[in-house]
Amino acid sequence: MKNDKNDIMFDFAAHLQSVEENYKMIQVLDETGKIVDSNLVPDLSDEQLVQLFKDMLWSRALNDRCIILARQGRLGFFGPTAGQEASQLASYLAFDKKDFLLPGYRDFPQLVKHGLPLHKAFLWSRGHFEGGQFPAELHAILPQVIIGAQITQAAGVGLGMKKRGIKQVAFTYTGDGGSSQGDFYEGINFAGAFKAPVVFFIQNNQYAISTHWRKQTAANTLAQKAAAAGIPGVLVDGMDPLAVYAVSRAAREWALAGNGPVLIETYTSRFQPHSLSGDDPKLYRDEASFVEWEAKDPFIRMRIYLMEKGLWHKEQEEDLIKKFDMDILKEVKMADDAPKQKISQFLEFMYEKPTELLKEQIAYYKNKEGD
Ligand SMILES: Cc1ncc(C[n+]2csc(CCOP(=O)(O)OP(=O)(O)O)c2C)c(N)n1
Repeated sequence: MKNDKNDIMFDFAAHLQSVEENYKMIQVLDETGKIVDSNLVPDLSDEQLVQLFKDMLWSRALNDRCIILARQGRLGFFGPTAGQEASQLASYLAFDKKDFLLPGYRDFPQLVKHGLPLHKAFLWSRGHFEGGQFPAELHAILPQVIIGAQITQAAGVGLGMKKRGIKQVAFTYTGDGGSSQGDFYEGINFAGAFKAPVVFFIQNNQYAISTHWRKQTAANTLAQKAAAAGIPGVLVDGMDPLAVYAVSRAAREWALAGNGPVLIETYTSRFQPHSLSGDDPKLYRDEASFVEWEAKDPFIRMRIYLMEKGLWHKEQEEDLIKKFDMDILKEVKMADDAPKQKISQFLEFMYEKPTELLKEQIAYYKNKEGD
């Protein structure tokens, strides 16, 4: 394009292309279980690799059980996680129990790994007030349902840790849709400006309910949104557990060393509906896209990788999944056994110190409920 004033040529197309070259997708383990970048193979012990695979299997078992429970009307909200196991659990593995997790509504696998008793996750889903009461030692907040709100909160938590000299990081997850929200840009900008130790994840499962991510942005990657905040942005194959872990670990170290935040886009796929509240992905995704993405399932490549190392036998899986399911059902029973909630209890847990008006309301409901 020509600038009439001083006749300088500027090649906008080349500029855009040069931006995109900085955000090439990182992959370590390809779809066939072959290492494609030996420089990036993470330093995980055999034990850790097997544990990661087991955690992913547990997460798939939990997903499958939750779908049944939701269809039976025994859960409230449930956001399926099948397809996102590497994105969720290989990233989680890079963090420490004392790091602070700010999850979205689809991030229960990480939250339970971080220390939330599973029955509390079920109670949260059912809207039971006990599901909103997290153990004091759990370094996490409730999952955000307001899209993108956890991004600004993570910036604040990270800055708070930095100001108090706490040598930990905050880490948070949003979706591709979340990265279109104002909160997202405000949060990464603030964290960048104050060099807050935060790792921001965008799990790009390609759809915000029915809207494809390419309809939401002209950017060729979501990772490149980091550039405007002056922070590193990395695009990683979200179906590749080794790549997700390697990048997440490096990001945590970067943040912990005082360099500020990192934005990681894990490019992944949700194999099932957005939620169990009526979404039908067949209305906006063609059959070929399911076939294409199911072939990239993180289990396939990880299983081959472990089997070739002599660390795994396919026969182990069935029994393990059965055991996971039995454990999950015990937690369902604990949620079923929770006392029926009362309105007065909701009010009591609203604020740490109730206002005068709230005290009156609590007394009114306690009287009505016969306490
Ligand atoms: C501020 C706000 N706007 C709209 C909604 C309704 N809503 C719920 S889920 C969703 C899509 C989110 O998609 P994405 O961020 O890609 O996450 P995913 O569900 O795919 O994990 C929307 C728009 C909401 N919860 N919050």
